[in-house]
Amino acid sequence: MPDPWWKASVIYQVYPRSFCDSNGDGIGDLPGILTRLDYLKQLGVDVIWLSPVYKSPNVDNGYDISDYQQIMPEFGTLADWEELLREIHGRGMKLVMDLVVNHTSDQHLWFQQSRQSKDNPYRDYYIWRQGKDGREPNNWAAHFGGSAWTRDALTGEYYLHLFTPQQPDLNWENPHLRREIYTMMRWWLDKGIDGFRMDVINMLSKVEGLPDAPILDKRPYQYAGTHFINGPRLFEYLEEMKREVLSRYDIMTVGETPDVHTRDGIRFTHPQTGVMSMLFQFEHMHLDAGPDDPSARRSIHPWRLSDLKRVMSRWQNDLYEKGWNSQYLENHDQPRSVSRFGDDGKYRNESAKLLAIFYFMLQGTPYIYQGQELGMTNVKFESIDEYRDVESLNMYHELVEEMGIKKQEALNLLHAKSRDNARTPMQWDGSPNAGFSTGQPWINVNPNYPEINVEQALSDPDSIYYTYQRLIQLRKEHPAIVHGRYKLLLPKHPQVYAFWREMEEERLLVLLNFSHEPAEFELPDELRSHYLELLIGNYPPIAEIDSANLCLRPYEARVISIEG
Ligand code: TEU
Ligand code: CA
Repeated sequence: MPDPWWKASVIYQVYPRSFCDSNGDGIGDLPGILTRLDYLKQLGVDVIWLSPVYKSPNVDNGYDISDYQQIMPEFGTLADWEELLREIHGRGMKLVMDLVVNHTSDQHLWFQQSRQSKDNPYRDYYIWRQGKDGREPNNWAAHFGGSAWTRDALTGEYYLHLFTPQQPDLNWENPHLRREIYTMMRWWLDKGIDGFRMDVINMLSKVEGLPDAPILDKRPYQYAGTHFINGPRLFEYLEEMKREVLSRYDIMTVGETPDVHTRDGIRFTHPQTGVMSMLFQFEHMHLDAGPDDPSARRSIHPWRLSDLKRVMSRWQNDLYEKGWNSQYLENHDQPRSVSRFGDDGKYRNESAKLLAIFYFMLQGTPYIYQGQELGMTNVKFESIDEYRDVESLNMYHELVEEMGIKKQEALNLLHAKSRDNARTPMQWDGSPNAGFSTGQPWINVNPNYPEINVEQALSDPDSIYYTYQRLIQLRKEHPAIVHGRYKLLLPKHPQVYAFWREMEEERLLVLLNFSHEPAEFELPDELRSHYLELLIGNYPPIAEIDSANLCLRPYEARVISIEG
């Protein structure tokens, strides 16, 4: 069987609201994306993943869909979308759309019908329960604060929403609902899209009876992930989705699957029996968070390189020839990786390149989040009034108003972890609003845009952008990067993350100094007796490797090819 196309692909995530505004209303849109396709083609990406562009009241910026088959008016029209797809395909790239089917918006026709009466034909498209002793049916917390239940006055019953009250969960136990979703999926696939990113796809099945979650602390509502993550009928639903829809098209799917282990990764992505091409696991996104922080955005803990080595090595080794990884460090839900795992000050250039080399050299399909190729950083908004994300606003309110945390302390948490860090406008050039819009952007631009922007990056041969462009080329030139076996070196070294990628006679050695100090280590024997070629690095190359020890400069990265 030939390898599926998506193993060797590089995928670029566009968050439409913040990518490029074509009509000066301060909101990114589809015609704006159209004007930037040549930029993406020049970078060398193969696939564009478009975050939701469907009709939505934007309580959660498009992840609350009120009509799956209409385009959000502020983003443009279906004709604009059709033109975008044509132009993407015309450039030899592919388009993956965001599939958000764990929940809809409360403005969706289905929910507006469902809430009318207990015997409405759409009642069971959602999850309604009687209250208990005048309270919610159970103690589940919602991801963005408060209870996961809201009482609806029309019938006096509660409906489940794992996210905001405006995002009621769909009832996947209902076969009519499932069939409607499959029809909608085929409608988009028949338009020629090349796959789906599947939002919280492992939350579709909730445990029978919806029992209370274990009480972990004194908060009134408890995170109930054990009761809705990888639930009892999940695999049945996904196998049905594969049978009814996915298996009938030459497409890719990537499941967003919080709280999964590698055994789930194998089950979900196995080449024969799997139900998706690949998945987003979250273990590395939790290395800098406390234990009871499901989103990893409510706490700040120093992360350890030993943990990163342990987690990434397990995903590399366990899925080798049994499944397929995605590789990512950022997306619209995560802070900027150079601020989080690198150094967004003195060593921004070197550490952003090190991070790029790190995850591009792992086995798995790499994802670049818009602006990551520039080394865009977190933003330190000075007031909560500049924040836009419902999660940020709810969290700040809960911390300050309900828990009495100091405002600056709550802001510091948002500076480090908020999703707004990823949602400030794409920085195109040094003109007002970074060239994103001629109007007032819906969210302020990061003040460092005069220094960090596409125009500057393209004009600077030493920019982070060209490291990404070169890495994308290397993946096409060296099969060992896509298919080679991973092997960790120096497991105990406190600064250096080193690993092999080997396939037949090609052996690549990746050396990464994840620290702001020089790092010295003893070279593996074979490095002294073979011809070595530096494939890519982030410092001016120095003399041949001749001593027994090698010293890497702060945040220095090297990929060395060992011939023969
Ligand atoms: O993200 C789910 C989400 O909130 C993740 O942060 C995850 O639940 C958490 O990190 C657990 O590790 C998806 C979308 O990407 C996000 O933008 C939406 O807000 C959310 O689902 C609801 O659709
Ligand atoms: Ca616009």
